[in-house]
Amino acid sequence: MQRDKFYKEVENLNHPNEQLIKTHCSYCGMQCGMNLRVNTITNKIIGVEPRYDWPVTVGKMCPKGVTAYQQTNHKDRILKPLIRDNSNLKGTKEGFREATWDEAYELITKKFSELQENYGKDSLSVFSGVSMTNEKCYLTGKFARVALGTKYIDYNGRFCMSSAAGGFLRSFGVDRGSTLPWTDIHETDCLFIAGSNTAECHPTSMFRVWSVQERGGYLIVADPRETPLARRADVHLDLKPGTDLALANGILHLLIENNYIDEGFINKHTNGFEETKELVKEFTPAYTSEITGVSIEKIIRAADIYGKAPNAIVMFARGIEQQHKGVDNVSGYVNMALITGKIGRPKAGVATFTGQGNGQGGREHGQKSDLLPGYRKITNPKHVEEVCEVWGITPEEMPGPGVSAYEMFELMEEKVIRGLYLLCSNPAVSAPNLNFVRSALKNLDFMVCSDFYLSESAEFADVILPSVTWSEDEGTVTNLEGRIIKINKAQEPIGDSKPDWLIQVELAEKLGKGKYFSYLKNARDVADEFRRATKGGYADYYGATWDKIDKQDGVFWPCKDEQDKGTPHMFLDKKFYHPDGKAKICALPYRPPAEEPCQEYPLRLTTGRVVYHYLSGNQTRRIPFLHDMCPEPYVEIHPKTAQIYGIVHEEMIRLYTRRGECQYKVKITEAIREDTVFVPYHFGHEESINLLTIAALDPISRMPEFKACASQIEKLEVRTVD
Ligand SMILES: Nc1nc2c(c(=O)[nH]1)N[C@H]1C(S)=C(S)[C@@H](COP(=O)(O)OP(=O)(O)OC[C@H]3O[C@@H](n4cnc5c(=O)[nH]c(N)nc54)[C@H](O)[C@@H]3O)O[C@H]1N2
Ligand SMILES: Nc1nc2c(c(=O)[nH]1)N[C@H]1C(S)=C(S)[C@@H](COP(=O)(O)OP(=O)(O)OC[C@H]3O[C@@H](n4cnc5c(=O)[nH]c(N)nc54)[C@H](O)[C@@H]3O)O[C@H]1N2
Ligand code: SF4
Ligand SMILES: [Mo]
Repeated sequence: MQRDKFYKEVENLNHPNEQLIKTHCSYCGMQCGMNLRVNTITNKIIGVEPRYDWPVTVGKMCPKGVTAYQQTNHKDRILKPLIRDNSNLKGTKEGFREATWDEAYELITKKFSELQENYGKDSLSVFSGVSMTNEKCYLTGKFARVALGTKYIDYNGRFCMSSAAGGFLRSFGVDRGSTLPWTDIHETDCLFIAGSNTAECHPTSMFRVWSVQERGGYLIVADPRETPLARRADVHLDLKPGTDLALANGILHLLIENNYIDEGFINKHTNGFEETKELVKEFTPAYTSEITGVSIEKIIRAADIYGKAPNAIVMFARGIEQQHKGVDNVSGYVNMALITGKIGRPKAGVATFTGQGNGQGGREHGQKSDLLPGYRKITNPKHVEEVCEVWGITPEEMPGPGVSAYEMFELMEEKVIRGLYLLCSNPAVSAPNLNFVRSALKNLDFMVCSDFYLSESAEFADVILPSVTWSEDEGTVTNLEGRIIKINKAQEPIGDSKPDWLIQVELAEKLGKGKYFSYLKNARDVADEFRRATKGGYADYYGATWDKIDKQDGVFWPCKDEQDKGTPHMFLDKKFYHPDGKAKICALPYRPPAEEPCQEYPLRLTTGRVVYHYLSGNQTRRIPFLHDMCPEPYVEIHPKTAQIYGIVHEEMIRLYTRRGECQYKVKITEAIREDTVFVPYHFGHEESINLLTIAALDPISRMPEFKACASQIEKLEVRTVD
């Protein structure tokens, strides 16, 4: 309240023609609180201020956040629908002309209808993303199943959160990315963080991490690279990429051997301990060290610190999840909390660093091939009935489960899928094995892309629909804690751009499905239907009204009704979501990465992020400051490895795998293992590292193994001595 007053006063005193709009960042799952500055004469966004009144990030923002506002009125915005009139130029930025919405809708309706008449309902597909609000993610699932009537819908969370989701579902029976609020983190005694480059990817968490150490607590980090987080760690477990499950099993072995376990908790609230105990017997420190490359001393020290800590939080991110055993890795690390009983109370628990702004909410409400709103299963007849009632269709009309994101590209290549509506994702940069994926996109008979900038994927489209940025619409997002928050509108859409929900409502009308959509006149209408559709599901948002979100600084799901304040801490009653109320301790045999180094490809290639860019880079590469700070990709190589290959800092080299090759500038750094190279993936066309990555999918989550494959490097030319 005081802060609000402060802002009002500042606003009135210093900036008579400015209004501050309370909202959150457009990018990562931290969803830092910010105020967008709007000029009340031009009604345009002109800047940003931090929000000290936001309890999760208290005034903090990273370089992406402070420049995010520059997206809205950027010169590269697509202002009108674009129609391709030269199909020979598919795969390039050229060959488009401006069109009206009516023209674009008519063409889409004609082409989509023709494809479905000739090849059946499922010849169409939807590929979406979770930078959208809950309401848009919800409506996209409904649009695919009701307006298009296709079973083929999936989304970019398959490349992001699906292994965390799979692991949590298996261990706890519920998938909420964090069992506790972020405001607990700095009060714990030990953080065990695996596969997260927190300082670059969730920078505004760092003050809480440091605070643990400043209070005398400990930080343990498992990462093949010495990231800024690892540099400050009490123990840095510098493992070989792809060996996390061995490390987790090795630590479990020691926790059991040294009796750090909580037998009471295990007996009352879990299943599977005995099998797991048996399985991890062989993971002695020596054996674990042999597989992971981490020294025996470090493994012992890490287990001791975690075991002794009164409260501890196990945290992880894509480093462990983007593997073809990502789900096992998640359950493996979750096991640590379960056998020690360090879960289901404040300051102790498990959390994944959810990636995208709405990476949590966007996976719960029906964009995934097998899910319906409220985390309902499309294969469960009761769940289907519940959703049909809200949607006004019969269960017979509900399409069945489709396939995962990468598998949709396989079906495009096979011509099973012939049409695509792509929104809020740029898979021509972000999907693995890009030579194949780009060819699959080219192979489509008809593709629609909705974006606000012309992305590398839009280059393959026949029609591009201009959507709005996050600041030109309103709705809710669920942050990495599981807290539902409100994004507010700061400016009217520029040009002819429209929010995705409106595009879907209008398109549904043209497709003859208006009665299921046309009563949705504004974002709030969509929100009301969305909350009803989640009611009774386990990701129940029904009680999370916009008013309550505003009053309470967000609402943690589940939140069932008006009275319910939401659920910041999960499992306080020690009730897990499996039918018997118990959590599952999983016995997980170690499997190596899908592709192990060999003589021809001796180096491990891993990929990830830098602080200045976001995902495929389609947004951040256009922001001058971010571009200047990191204009191009590079390959990180250890000095000893560079010496063997005769390579020097900043030299251009060839990096290749069984799937492709790229040329990168070398960054020599001791902050990486000698047997590993790292490339950030935020760049397009011939600079995309995903030309090299492997599409080995996790059997449960269908997550590709972005984090480990075998590679080789080569000098471009032999330097001559003059
Ligand atoms: N600056 C920035 N921030 C972002 C994003 C962004 O693009 N840029 N994206 C957001 C999104 S969507 C996501 S998903 C998150 C991702 O957040 P993170 O998962 O933290 O980011 P990554 O860089 O993908 O990988 C994390 C770390 O995993 C390590 N790693 C690689 N292989 C292994 C392995 O086998 N085992 C272990 N233990 N570690 C390994 C890498 O060295 C890296 O330091 O970030 C979010 N925040
Ligand atoms: N090698 C490698 N590959 C990876 C990863 C990795 O670590 N290594 N990480 C993976 C992960 S974790 C992720 S999350 C994916 C993400 O990969 P993508 O899904 O490609 O992510 P973005 O770059 O956010 O793409 C979003 C696109 O939609 C647009 N957009 C943003 N908001 C909206 C909106 O509201 N509506 C519409 N219509 N468009 C919008 C943006 O301009 C952008 O072009 O990449 C994955 N790929
Ligand atoms: S940490 Fe994430 S949410 Fe916060 S400002 Fe940076 S990108 Fe935005
Ligand atoms: Mo992600």
